[in-house]
Amino acid sequence: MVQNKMGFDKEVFKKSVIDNVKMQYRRTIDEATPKQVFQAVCYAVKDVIIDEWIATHKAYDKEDVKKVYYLSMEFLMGRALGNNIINIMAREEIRQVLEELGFDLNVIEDQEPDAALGNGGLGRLAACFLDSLATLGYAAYGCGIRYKYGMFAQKIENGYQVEVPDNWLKDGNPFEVRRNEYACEVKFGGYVRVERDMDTGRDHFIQEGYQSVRAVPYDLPVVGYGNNVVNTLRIWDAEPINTFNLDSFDRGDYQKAVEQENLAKTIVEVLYPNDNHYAGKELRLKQQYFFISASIQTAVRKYMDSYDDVRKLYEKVAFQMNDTHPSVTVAELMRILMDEYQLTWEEAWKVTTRCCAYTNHTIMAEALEKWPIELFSRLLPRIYQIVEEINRRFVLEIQAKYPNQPEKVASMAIIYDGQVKMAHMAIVGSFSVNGVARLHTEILKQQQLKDFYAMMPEKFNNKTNGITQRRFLLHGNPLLADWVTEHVGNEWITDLPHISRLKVFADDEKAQQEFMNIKYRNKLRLAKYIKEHNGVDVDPRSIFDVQVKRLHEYKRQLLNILHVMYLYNMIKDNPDMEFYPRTFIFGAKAAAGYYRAKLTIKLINAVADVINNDKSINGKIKVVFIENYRVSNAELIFAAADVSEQISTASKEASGTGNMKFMLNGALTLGTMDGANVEIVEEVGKENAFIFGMSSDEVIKYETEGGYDPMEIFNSDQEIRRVLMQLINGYYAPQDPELFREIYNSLLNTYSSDRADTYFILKDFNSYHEAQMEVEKAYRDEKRWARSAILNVASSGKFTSDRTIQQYVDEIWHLDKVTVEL
Ligand code: RUG
Repeated sequence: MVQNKMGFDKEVFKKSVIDNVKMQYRRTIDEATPKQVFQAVCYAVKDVIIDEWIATHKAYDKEDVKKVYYLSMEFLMGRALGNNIINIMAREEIRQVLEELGFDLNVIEDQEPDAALGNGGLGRLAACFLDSLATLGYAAYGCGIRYKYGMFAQKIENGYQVEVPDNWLKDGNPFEVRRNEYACEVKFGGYVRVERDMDTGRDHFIQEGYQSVRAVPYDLPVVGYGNNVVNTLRIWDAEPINTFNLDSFDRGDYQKAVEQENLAKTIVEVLYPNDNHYAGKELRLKQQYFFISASIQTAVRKYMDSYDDVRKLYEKVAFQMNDTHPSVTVAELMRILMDEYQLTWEEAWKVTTRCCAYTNHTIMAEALEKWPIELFSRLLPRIYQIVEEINRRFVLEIQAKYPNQPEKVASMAIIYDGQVKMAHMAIVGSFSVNGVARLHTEILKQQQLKDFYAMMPEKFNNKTNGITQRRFLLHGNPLLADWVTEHVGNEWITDLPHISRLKVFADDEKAQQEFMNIKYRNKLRLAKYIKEHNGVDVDPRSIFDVQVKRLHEYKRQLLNILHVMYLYNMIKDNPDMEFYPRTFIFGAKAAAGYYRAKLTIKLINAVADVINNDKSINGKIKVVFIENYRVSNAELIFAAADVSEQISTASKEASGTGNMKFMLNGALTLGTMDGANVEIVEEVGKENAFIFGMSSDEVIKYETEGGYDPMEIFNSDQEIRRVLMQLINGYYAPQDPELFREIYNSLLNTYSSDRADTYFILKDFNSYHEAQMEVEKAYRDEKRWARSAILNVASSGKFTSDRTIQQYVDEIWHLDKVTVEL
């Protein structure tokens, strides 16, 4: 279905694959392993891309366009090959070439490890944004870290998560290009010496006694869809400044040489596997400053290659900070402008606050980054001086605006209580502060950041997240993608709102049957994957009820599994009751140090063990925990889902983006009025989703005023009590009845957490159960279900990241569109 790429020559491509196998592996194509063919195909594709990559950058220079630097600790790219060949519009040709050579393209794509340089939604959002920026033709760089080990691979052993290092670079990365010419130095520690220039009276700040590393960029191509545009994801590696040598030993610098070598080794070693949670580790701050300093230095230098006045940097450059992780940008840019380009404070501040913009992704208190002054100032002495001065001036502003209100200083100062508050620095140093869904932005304005909003309302804006339909429909679900194109044409690939033309088919019985048939075939595909990877047989005719996302208490996988236990009790008590078979599918990684999350994984697997092996229920319920949930298997999972579980405690999920991927693939949302669910329901209509639970206002009211006691529910609801007792009576852990005590306590006992049932699982339980019963009722009516599913696909237009990016461009970055001719 993908259109032909003009000028793509199959024979040239075939020769290139054969030659690459020969050159790389000294083998003929018929001797090559699939892995070797994978590498050879990547090099052949790179050959096609490279001219477009060069042409794109020439066009940017020629047209003198403004660039955005998307600064992010995380880019969860997934696999590149399949995406690249779709975007150069040569998938069908390459499939044929490989077939002629005796290989299956799907098998070849499966050889590629996921580039998992991210934890979850935040990193995947960055990857979707890059896809959209290139497809829309905007000059953009993604800037990040070339972690040696990405997100760990998850193994399930005896029901427990075991983390396995993700050595994704062990066979090399065929698409990357090392750019030695852009290497630069990043300094840590030491002290700052001030030198006064007697002629000008200006102070010079000189960092001495520091350790430093050499930052070396690797560029990855980001291919736009069918438009010859290839942008760059630049990820930084660290190397010792001078390789360890005897010279320094002779000079007595042995210790320092070893330390510098170790610093370089450790700094990019591994991605911190925490999602929505701040770990406070020194190495993490080093990682942040490392990639920010390298990225900002290079961006300013590149600008100065073409222009002579750094005071106008903001006309050509925007820095978007993806959460607070890169927010040291504000101080680093000030440092470069003042210390390297001799701008005054006022001049530098004007430039900085016109270049920097900040996206907030969470209201979770535990995700807020705060660094102890001791650590921050020791590691980044010059940067700390600058932060102190930014803070001093900002506090004066607060006091001028709110005289005699010290509580305003307490709530907004950047340095307070011995800590440097990164979100505050990001807000003060930026011209734009955005949330990621309408509800989230409102909560920021009215609650979390209300003092900032009152003081600088013009900065605040919303940019509801989006996802790329090119990966999550065109690549992930080819059957449905073809069907959509047959019905409404292929404009949706680059203009998703066109998909709304499907609405007229929602009541068409033939279309309904075709749709359900495609869903069935995708369920067969997933069932096969589950059989191969989990050894569990699932019935593709059952309802596929799916919750895949990071494991976090606020996302409430626990509500889902407790409800499965509840249903199982119901079926055991009433073996003849009507019950539509259901397969509950979970996929989730837990941060390595997050005990309760890991115990929840064990609980899901323990419940799965009991239920899946109970012949007496005739397979009415199956529970599957898909090991190692990641971008590549996510594509299969979304395509096969009937029900999309988006059940976070209202107010806690800033947006969610999995919810959008499910919708695009025709799954119906079972969710709370949280994050972007609100906007999804608005688009598709309440009657085509299953909404339950407390509103965010109700949740916030209980949180601030109290008045919720889960024990009342425990005491009054016999069936909920029974489920909770099964956590501590050995029902799911006969060898160790105490195993799930911690989970039980978290729901009922105040002493084990801040407040018992922090995330209102019991409070929302009955409402969730009712919604689940509605799901069953709706599914029994196949026409009704098909209609709703088609309407979900048809209503997903708003949730393309192309729309999100266009709004960032129009309202924040103000970039010009570029066309690239070859
Ligand atoms: O938890 C949020 C998601 O709700 C959101 O969809 C995603 C992208 O905006 O970002 C997630 N997030 C937030 N991940 N980490 C954080 C806080 O650092």
